[in-house]
Amino acid sequence: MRIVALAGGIGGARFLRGLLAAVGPQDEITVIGNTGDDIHLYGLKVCPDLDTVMYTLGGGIHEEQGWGRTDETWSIKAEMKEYGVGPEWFGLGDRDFATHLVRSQMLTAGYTLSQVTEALCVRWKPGVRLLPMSDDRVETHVRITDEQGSRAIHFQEYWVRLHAAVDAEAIIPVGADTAKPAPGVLEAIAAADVILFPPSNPVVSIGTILAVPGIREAVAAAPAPVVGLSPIIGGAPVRGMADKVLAAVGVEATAEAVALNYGAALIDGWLVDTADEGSVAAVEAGGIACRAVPLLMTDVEATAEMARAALALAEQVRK
Ligand code: FO1
Repeated sequence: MRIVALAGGIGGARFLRGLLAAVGPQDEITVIGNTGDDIHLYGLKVCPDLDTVMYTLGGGIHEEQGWGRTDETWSIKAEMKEYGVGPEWFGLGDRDFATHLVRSQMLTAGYTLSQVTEALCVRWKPGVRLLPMSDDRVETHVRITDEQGSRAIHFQEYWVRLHAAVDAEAIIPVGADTAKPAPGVLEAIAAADVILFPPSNPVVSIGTILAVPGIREAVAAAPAPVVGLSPIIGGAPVRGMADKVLAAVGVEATAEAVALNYGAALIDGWLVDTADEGSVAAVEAGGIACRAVPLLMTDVEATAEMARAALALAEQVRK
């Protein structure tokens, strides 16, 4: 079976680990990763979501944190601080720096982000084909109003420095309108047997991938069933601050509202947590098949069970 998954960072990566445990060696998984969270620091290109998927599936992730490398050290950050060079609020560890150095060196030499990602995966062997959504630069910005007035800031500044504590007035995927899907993205979607939306952030992760012209259209037109898993349980994000960015696009932070916002034109099936069983009927009234199953990714086996439920629902809604 050919499975395509659109993925953001921590939630997407953890779901993919469960998916890998649920499928067999004959199944091929292509992951289309969000690159809207990418940030340029110290002349280096940092791709948090691609790296989180790569490290998580490759066994190099800092498990408790969910991002960055295991057994990390922080000498470079400390040295930068001595020079008075920030940003102090963004934690790039020494081992992680090596990834950004290799990536940036290859990009400077003329390789595309897809080629660089493939090269990095030679080391990490994530067990999936990891594609960036685009080789073109896309950077999510968030419009806020604070004591400095109304301005747009980089998504990482909003997420990491401000902890999404200020209202997001708008989410702007800068560059998305002219970006092209990376090589292989549209082909993988068209050839998929199943398309999955992991419980990633529907606005700044899945939403940004879908904002690349051609990707939303390809998913909607794909012959494969499209099944998503709710990142919202009981009216709150399982992790992260998805509610803040949902508010910016006028969508309530409920499992039901997120499903209906994707809409029946895009997704065929939706899994909600058993805590949200009451929303099944409303999602189905919107033309989306819906089931309530446990959606807490407490360990790999519990996550594999979620993946099995998503694949089972895909079979039920297969056109
Ligand atoms: N998240 C944090 O909360 N604090 C950090 O300092 C931080 C640094 C960081 C460095 C590299 C990387 O790949 C990810 C990093 N993250 C950090 C995670 C990241 O900000 C977000 O969780 C994602 O972009 C959202 O998917």
